Amino acid sequence: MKKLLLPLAGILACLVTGMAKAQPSRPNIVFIYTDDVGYGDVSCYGAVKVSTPNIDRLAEQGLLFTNGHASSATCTPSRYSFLTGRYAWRKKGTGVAPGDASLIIDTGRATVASVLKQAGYTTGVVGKWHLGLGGPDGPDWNGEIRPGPLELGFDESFIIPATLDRVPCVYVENHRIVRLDLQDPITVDYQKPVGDWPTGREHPELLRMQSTHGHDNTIINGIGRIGYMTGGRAALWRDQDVADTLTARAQRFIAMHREQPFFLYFATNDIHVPRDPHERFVGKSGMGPRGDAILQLDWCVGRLLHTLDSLGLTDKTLVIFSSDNGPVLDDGYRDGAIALLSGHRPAGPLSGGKYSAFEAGTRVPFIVRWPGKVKPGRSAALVSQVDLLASLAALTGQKVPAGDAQDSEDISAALLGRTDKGRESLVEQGRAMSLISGNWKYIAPKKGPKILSNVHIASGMSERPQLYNLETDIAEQQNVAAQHPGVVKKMADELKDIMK
Ligand code: NG6
Ligand code: CA
Repeated sequence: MKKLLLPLAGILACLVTGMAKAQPSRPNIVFIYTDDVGYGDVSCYGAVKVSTPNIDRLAEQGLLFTNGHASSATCTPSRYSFLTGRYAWRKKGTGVAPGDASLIIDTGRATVASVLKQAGYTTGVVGKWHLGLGGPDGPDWNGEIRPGPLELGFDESFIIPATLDRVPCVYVENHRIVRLDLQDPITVDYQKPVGDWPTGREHPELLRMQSTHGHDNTIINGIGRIGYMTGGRAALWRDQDVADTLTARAQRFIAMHREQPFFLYFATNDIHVPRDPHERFVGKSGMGPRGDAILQLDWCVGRLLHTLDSLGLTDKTLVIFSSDNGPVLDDGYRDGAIALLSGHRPAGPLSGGKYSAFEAGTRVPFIVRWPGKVKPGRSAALVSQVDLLASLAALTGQKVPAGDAQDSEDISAALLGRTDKGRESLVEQGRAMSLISGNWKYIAPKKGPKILSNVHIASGMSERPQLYNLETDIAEQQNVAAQHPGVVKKMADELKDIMK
């Protein structure tokens, strides 16, 4: 009798809690944030010339969003928005950050990490940072580099300070450069040459990868960078090993914290320039370094999924996969990305790309997997990375501190596939500002070139207002502003109102 009663009591208890408000849960959370990966760059989003089985596995076991967005068409503002739940254009100085920028997030501000830490999570960031480091004078490279991730709610950090194409080419772990020999201190300057290391401008014959635009300052590992540096020889990374190093760090973080809920922000270097993947991927895609970098990225994702599987964490872990902005082929290095494209469409059916106001700038792959909790499938809900703060706060039963994360909406129901309804509207930051509302996309008038000539990308800028029906014209080919002056006026007013 007792044996029967016990399960019955359990069932009753479940029913009672089920009737009460949804209980907060505390799955592990892994956010895989890729760099410059386009809407059409992975096979689960329709790529056929390149295959990404591990990312596809996430999509098969999870929910694939067809209308998922980064906040901006470049890295720094997208990352700012994701971490703070606030549109980056609200703050000056949140454009693409130089490698010696000061930390651009105010340390008093709530971040995804601080909110999850408050929920009892161990929080870690591994990978590309690109949000500045240090106080008003910038980072103290040879000393304590703070404030940075640890002052924003992360318990642990292992980062590339800016991007692979910006100096210094070293890792920063917590407050210090990894393997820095103080007998060989680092000097970094973004205005003038420092030391006597060769530059790409003066010594192009030393380059392994020629520059098409920019990237002609200090040469590190045969690649011209943005910015000048000297010193820190023992700390320099080897570009071909960066993905392996970051992945190993991410795996170690997961393994070390497997007993408690953890949040891992894994920001890959792929597929940003310079694309210089490990030798084992070279030539494997048939599309040159850009395609090979996609294969390397997929491998990184596979390693993380394998780690979760082998530690028995898969069902207890919410994995979110996305990209910080849309695709670009020539982003400053001659690496064959255009010549070897072989019909691959990095943006899928969308127009524009990185930097652009057209959809390819900010509409990116966006996948959520949580086995047993999120029903696999596809969702057309409008979702943005800016919403992760409020949504993860809601999921874990946390309040967003008053005054913080003002643009972040709790769309956890959409992210978990319980509804098809996401945001009503969303601001997109490309070369011009846009607003999506339902099926309409409005691009505010902005003077400037139609084509960004260096990168060969349609900017989306026009001196006239633009209105597109995304349901019938996802490629933004027919500007229907003249036929719908009322919609244009309403959306222009709404955009102005949000941006006030
Ligand atoms: C641009 C760089 C580009 C890339 C980008 C930032 C030049 C000519 N171009 O200024 O190569 O680094 O900044 O990319 O220097 S992002 O994904 O980090 O936003
Ligand atoms: Ca990027």
